[in-house]
Amino acid sequence: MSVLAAHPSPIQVRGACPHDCPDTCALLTTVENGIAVKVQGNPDHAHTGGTLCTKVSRYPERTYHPERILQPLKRVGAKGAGQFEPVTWEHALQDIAARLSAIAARAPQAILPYSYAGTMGLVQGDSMSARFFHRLGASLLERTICSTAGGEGLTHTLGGKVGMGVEFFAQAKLILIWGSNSITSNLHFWRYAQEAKRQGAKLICIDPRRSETADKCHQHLALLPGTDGALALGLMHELIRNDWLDHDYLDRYTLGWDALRERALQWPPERVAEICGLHSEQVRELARDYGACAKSREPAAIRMNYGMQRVHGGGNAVRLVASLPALIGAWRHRAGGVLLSSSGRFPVDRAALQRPDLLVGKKPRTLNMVTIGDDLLRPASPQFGPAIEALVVYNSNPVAVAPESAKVVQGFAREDLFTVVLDHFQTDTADYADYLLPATTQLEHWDVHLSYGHTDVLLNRPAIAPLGQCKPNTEVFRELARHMGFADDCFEQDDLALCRAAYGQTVDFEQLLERGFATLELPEAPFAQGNFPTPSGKCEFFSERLAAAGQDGLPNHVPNHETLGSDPVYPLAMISPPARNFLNSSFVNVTSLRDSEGAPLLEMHATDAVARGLTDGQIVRVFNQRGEYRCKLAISQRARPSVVNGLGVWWRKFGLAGTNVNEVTSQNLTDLGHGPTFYDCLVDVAAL
Ligand SMILES: Nc1nc2c(c(=O)[nH]1)N[C@H]1C(S)=C(S)[C@@H](COP(=O)(O)OP(=O)(O)OC[C@H]3O[C@@H](n4cnc5c(=O)[nH]c(N)nc54)[C@H](O)[C@@H]3O)O[C@H]1N2
Ligand SMILES: Nc1nc2c(c(=O)[nH]1)N[C@H]1C(S)=C(S)[C@@H](COP(=O)(O)OP(=O)(O)OC[C@H]3O[C@@H](n4cnc5c(=O)[nH]c(N)nc54)[C@H](O)[C@@H]3O)O[C@H]1N2
Ligand SMILES: [Mo]
Repeated sequence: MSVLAAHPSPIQVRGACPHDCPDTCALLTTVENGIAVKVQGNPDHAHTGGTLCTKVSRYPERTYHPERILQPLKRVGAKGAGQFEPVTWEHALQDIAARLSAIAARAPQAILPYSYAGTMGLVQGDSMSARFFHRLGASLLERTICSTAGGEGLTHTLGGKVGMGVEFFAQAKLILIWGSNSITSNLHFWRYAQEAKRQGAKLICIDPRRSETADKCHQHLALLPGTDGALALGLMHELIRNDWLDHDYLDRYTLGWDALRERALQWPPERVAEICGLHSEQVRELARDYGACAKSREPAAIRMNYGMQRVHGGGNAVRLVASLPALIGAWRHRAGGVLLSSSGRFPVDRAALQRPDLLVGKKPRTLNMVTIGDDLLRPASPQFGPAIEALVVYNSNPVAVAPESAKVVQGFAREDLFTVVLDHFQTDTADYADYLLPATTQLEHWDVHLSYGHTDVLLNRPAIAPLGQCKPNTEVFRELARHMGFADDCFEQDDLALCRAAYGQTVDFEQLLERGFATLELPEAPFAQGNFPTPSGKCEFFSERLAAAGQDGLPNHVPNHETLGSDPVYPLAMISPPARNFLNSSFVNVTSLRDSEGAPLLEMHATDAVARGLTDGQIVRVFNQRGEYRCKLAISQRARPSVVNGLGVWWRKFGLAGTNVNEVTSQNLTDLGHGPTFYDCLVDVAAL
């Protein structure tokens, strides 16, 4: 690996941004004397277009941060106090292996790996780690914290996480940006939307919050959180009443139209407006715009994002919105249709990476990462199985990001819980570790990537040598396997071999090594003639699979668990979308970015503030039956009446009074996919 040698003159190394974001940018890292001095977007990669977001252009600041964990640490203070002493890798690995072996001898399922998308890399994400936990017979983790409601919704409608090619949004005549703050969380899509706008397209944003993106669209529909399903049904109602439909497309390429038609006819704009907190004329106007594309055969495109599915009915809402293009035949055009995620297009060989065959003969339970708070507090029982005795956390910061923090914290604070955390920093979760192990960043390891916002495979080469004693996640699990006496060959495979295995023969790896990215060959208008990857090959308004599972086969509006107006004690609906300069809880500790955000903010409409005697800039408490957190009030047009926006996700220790927004969110799950309902949450707000 000659790139790692200290070159006297600057070199540029091709890589990929590892963060959980639809854009998956191609990076160019400038290295001088073995130091990464600059990270920029690779201009050769069309979707990146040479530009990065503010956060990732600060990647060197994050990598060389004075608080990077550079050696293994062992707890010395009380649980959660965050006091550690340095130990050698050998000491840490031996002790961890001994502790895990002792538990595994009695009850392997008492061990739980907990990980998410701190890195989206297929290798450092979950390859060696999955092999390790499969071999051990540990509990399986249902990775639900973000997108499973929408993912299931797409799967039961379009057949998978598939949709329009993102580049074709530039040619659309109408773009609905639905539950997405693209400027914040999908910047490179926004470039295509801007191009369309310059060519005369109309942009409409559907979001309870007047986001930065809503500011730049022609129209903004500030519906109440969790009412998107009703809005989609109202839109269908108007398309049907006015016959703005593509009957030929409906006849040939859809399943269940008669039943959906009948259901949609029960949703006149007045009923919809009442539920959504909109005017009926707004519903009609949206339908006129969408219907106009049916008549003129001009392309109408929808960019959904996961913001709209973090509510009880998120899965059904995604099913309804994903159904819309088929009504008007939008799929006939490459610039028409819908995109929520493109990740289903990638032919990843997960079995080769994760080796589920190592599970043969074992039947471990599956625990949902959303309910980690409750699960850590559950005693052994016949239904639950053994209590959780050990947690191994990597690529995630659950103490900050999981809902109902009071319970999560109480669980992590258990004296009898053995916790290992692999991370770059001493996060809120790391504070509770018995061992904190130093992980490499994307500049220091190999990886290979898919994307959920475009369809290019990316490769990441290490640009610099690991800092201090940091190790890639893969290497930690390789060495743990060795210390546990796991003799299987699969624990010997190195990272470059894992990168090769991820796509097998489906991607030309030599070309990937050379160029850094490779574009999948896909049809430009994938569903122009049906060909949906569903069981019927059609767009499934009606899903046999859901019906067989005892669910409504047809999508419907499913109200929130915590519907506005249902509880006089908590009269405000709270959503907690991302703050622009953070990525979930990553980057909160990068000083320049935290300074840009200032303090944890709660945006509130003036009428709600006046009613409570609150003033702009004052510190408030946001509370409900689950807990309370502190933040700074911003009286703002970004909030609609009755809905407050608590921007996330701060590290608790950088927040006010050691709290963050997840003190008040619930562990309730979505209708499909067992996902979280972060944006389905009633609260009230008061002065301190
Ligand atoms: N800068 C930045 N970029 C990010 C992230 C980040 O934290 N920061 N997060 C990354 C991650 S993990 C993901 S999953 C992706 C997508 O990230 P998401 O978290 O889905 O973020 P957005 O696409 O911004 O969508 C959130 C938008 O949905 C709106 N919203 C909330 N509730 C509703 C609702 O009920 N209906 C509708 N229509 N809208 C609603 C919010 O007000 C917000 O503007 O982005 C990634 N990119
Ligand atoms: N209230 C509220 N809560 C939310 C959300 C919200 O909108 N509102 N968003 C939710 C969503 S969409 C998501 S996806 C989750 C995200 O939750 P997480 O997946 O936990 O994401 P992060 O908070 O970014 O934490 C990722 C951690 O992984 C570490 N990491 C990065 N790369 C590596 C590596 O190579 N090795 C190791 N060992 N560690 C690494 C980072 O340093 C960081 O501490 O949060 C959810 N929580
Ligand atoms: Mo996410």
